[in-house]
Amino acid sequence: MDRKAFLKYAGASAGFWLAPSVITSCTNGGAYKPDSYRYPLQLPDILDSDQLRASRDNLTIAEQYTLDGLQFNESLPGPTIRIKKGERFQVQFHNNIGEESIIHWHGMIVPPEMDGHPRDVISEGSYSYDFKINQRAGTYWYHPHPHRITGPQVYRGLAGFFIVTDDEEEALNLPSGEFELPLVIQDRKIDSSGTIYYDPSMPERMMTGYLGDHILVNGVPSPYHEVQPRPYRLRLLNGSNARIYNIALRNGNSFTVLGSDGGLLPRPVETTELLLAPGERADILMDFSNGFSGNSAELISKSFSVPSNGGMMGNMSQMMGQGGPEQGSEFSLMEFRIGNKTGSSSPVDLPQQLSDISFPSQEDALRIRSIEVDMEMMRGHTINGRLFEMLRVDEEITRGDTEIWEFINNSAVPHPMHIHAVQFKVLSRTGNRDIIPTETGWKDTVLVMPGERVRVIVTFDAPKGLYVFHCHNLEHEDAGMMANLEIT
Ligand SMILES: [Cu+2]
Repeated sequence: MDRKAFLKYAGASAGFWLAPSVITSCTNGGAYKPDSYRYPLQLPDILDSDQLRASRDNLTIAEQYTLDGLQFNESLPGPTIRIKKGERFQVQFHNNIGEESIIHWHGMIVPPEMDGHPRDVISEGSYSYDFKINQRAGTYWYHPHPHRITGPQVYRGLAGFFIVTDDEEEALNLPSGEFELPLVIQDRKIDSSGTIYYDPSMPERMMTGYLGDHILVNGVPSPYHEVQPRPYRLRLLNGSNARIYNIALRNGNSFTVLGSDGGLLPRPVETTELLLAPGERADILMDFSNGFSGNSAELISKSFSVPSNGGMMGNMSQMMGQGGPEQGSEFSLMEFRIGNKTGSSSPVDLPQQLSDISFPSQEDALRIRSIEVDMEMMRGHTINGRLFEMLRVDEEITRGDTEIWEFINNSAVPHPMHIHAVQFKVLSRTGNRDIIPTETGWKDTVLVMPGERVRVIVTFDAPKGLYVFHCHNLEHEDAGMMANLEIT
């Protein structure tokens, strides 16, 4: 029996209860490495209208792959929104994809009716967004948020950058223009006929999420980009459904982390690798001026291990549900081809302090809220034992309160937990992993590995109303790993 047939069989009849002897017959694929970086990187256009039209289009990607795609304004990824703090954002979302959808502005703090709560879906026609940009500069993003079908809609192409600028950040004179590159990293499955397809098996839905075997950066398979020997600002977004990347350079060079989900860090942090889970962003400074041989800098996802939790279930989750390489496998992402010096290379003089931030302190917290995430047999991915219900209020919070939320992962798979309407600060994590560089700044999504307890501190200042929090593994979210929070 080949693996695909085996997985279909497993999903249809046996659920997850399979004899270990059967499971160990699955072998893991090796590290994914493209033959070469053949296609130039594309950069999405800046949105220059007040219309976002979602449509269904048959796409050909890199002249060889086909996709039954969904696009904003016939662009893959969608156009980049670029706006300054204090400005008003107005856009009309038109839904022409033939199924329910609604847009969520990930990381943005907006009124509940502007947030893209799944109850606000439209199946046709349009939805008006109108809100003031009232938060820090940062790399945010937008994507659909309909209940149960967010995974396929994002996978098929509906996602774009939402970049906010402000005076504090502009004063730093970070690389800009052609030296500032927004890069959305996504993995995809491609069949032997070249079709990019979305067809999660039962184990993929119930365990790992949908893990692809090919990498797209800004919609281009394993691209290359020609750069000058100087520092660049890379705005990385993990727009994958389920795959976590461990961002690194092939030659082991270090790079500097400048920002996170909610904008600049207090101080720059140098590192050689950086975990980036679905939904998370990292603003990094990469210097191509020295240390690279052959004028090539290869961006990779370095292999990493997922802590096992719960013995056989942990092992099963790693081995089942894969069509692509397992979570933690090494991947090649893209190549930077370093040209000769053209004109003056401008060094970036980073200050000791990037941003003046005061995080809430633990003494300010009025309570600790436990958010237990688990996978229950025959039920699915739960939050505090429950699956998502559209209007049930799961957590009620008084506006202005500061709380500690403790995410407890009792399951065997990683969960990147995202809270709408806030930015929070990670306080602590149990287990073998410490706080990582991006977690020294504001976050809206935090990776909780199997067995970990992660504490975050958060002040609920957003307008009163109903918002969601959920796992950003989109197969988990679609399976019900989402809950409502109401600010009252
Ligand atoms: Cu999850």
